[in-house]
Amino acid sequence: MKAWTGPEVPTLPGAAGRLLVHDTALESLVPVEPDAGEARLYVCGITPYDATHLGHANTYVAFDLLQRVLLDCGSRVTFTQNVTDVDDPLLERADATGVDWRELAADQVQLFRDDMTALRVIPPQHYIGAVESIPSVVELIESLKHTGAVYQVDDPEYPDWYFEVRRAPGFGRLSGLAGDDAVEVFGERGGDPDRAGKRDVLDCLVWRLERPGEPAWDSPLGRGRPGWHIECTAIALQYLGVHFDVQGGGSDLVFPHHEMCAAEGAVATRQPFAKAYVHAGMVGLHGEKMSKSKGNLVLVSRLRASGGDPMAIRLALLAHHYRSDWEWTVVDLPRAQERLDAWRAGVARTVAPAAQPLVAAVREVLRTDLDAPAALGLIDAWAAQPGDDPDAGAQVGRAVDALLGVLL
Ligand code: 5CA
Ligand code: ZN
Repeated sequence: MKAWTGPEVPTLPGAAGRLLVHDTALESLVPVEPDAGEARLYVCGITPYDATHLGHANTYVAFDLLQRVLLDCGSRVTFTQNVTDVDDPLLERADATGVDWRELAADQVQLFRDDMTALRVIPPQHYIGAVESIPSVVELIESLKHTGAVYQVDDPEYPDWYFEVRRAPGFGRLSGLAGDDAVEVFGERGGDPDRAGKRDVLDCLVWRLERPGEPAWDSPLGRGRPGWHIECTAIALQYLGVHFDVQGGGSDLVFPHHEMCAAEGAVATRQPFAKAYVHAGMVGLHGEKMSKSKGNLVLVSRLRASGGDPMAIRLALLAHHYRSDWEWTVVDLPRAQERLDAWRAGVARTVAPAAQPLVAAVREVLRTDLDAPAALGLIDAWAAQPGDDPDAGAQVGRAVDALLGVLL
C-alpha cells in the first residue's frame, strides 16, 4: 500500500561510524553491522482501528531515530513496515460501530500517514498490508507445513492451522519467558492458551478458517484469514530476506509477537530471523499503558488540530530515552515548545558556538543506544552559549534536522 510523503534528510559532513543498540534477546548492546552497507529494518506497524496515539508515535519516532543514525553512519536503509489490516480487534471495532472493516482500516491508515508526515518520520520503502500479503503468508504456512511445524487442531467444526512452537530450538530465548508466565502473557496479548486440540498451549494460530460474517480468502489451507504473527514473519522475509538487521516495535510486542515471528522465521529458513530485536518503552497516561483497547489516549491528530507544533510533539517524545517507560502529562508539550523556541532562537543567531564539536558529541551519544535525552541536553547547552562562528547556526540546524528529524 501507499506509504506517506517523506522528509528530505540532509547529509552531514564527516559521517561514518557504527550504531550500538540494545538487543532484547541478548540483553546487551550490539553493533548494527549491515551486509554490503545495506541495513534491513522491519518495524511492526499499526492495527488500524483507532487513530495514532502518542504511544504509537513514540515507537515510530524511536525507530525513525534509529534509521537516521544508521543513515548518518553511512548505511543505506531498507525499511519495511506492515499494517495489520485484518485481525480480531479491527473486525470487533468495525462490528461495534457498524462501519465496514475495510473502510475503518483505510480511514485510520490515512490518519496515521498524516501524523507520520507531520512528525517527519521517514516512510518505509515497503508499506505492506496483511490483506495484500495473503499469498506470501499462505506460501510460508505451506513451507512450514512441509517441515511438520504446522498442523490443524483437533476440532471437527473449525480445524484451524497452528504453528508448533517447540519446533523452534530457541523458543523463549528472545523474551526470556517460560512456563506459567509465558502462558499468562500469551493469553493477555491475543493468544488462545485455552484452545482445545493444540499440541502445546503456546502454539499460535497461523490460519483461521472462515467463520460466519468474517472476511475470508481462498487458499489450499481452506478459506480463511491469516493469524497475526505469521503476517509479520512473511512480510519481513519477503521484503527483507533472511537474517535481516533489526526487528523493532514497542516492548509489548516482545512476547508473544516477536518471539513467534522469530520462531516461525527460524523454522522456515533454518537461520535466525533477525540479527537484533529492539524495543521501545511504553508511554502511559493516568497510570496505565496508553492503549486503544483501554481508551486512555492522547491522539497525535488531536494535539495537532489544537495547534500543537508537530516538531514540539517530536521533541517531547525524544526527551525520553527510547527504552524507558514514561507517562505523558500536560507539561510535556509546553516544555518541548519552550525547548524548540530556544533552539530556533539559537540557530537564528548571526554568530554562535562552532557546530563541529557539538555535532561530534551528538553523534557519539546517539550512536550509543540512541541516547536522545543526552543529545537534547547538548543542544540546549549550545543554544544557551555565546559564540563567534557565523556559519554555526545553519550547520546546527542541518544536523538537528538530519539526526533528530526536527526542523528548526
Ligand atoms: N499491528 C501490530 C503489530 S504487527 C500492533 O501491535 N499494532 S498496534 O497498533 O497495537 O501498535 C503499533 C505499535 O505501537 C507497536 O509497535 C506497539 O508496540 C506500539 N505501541 C502501542 N501502544 C504503545 C504505547 N502505549 N507506548 C509505546 N508504544 C506503543
Ligand atoms: Zn508485527
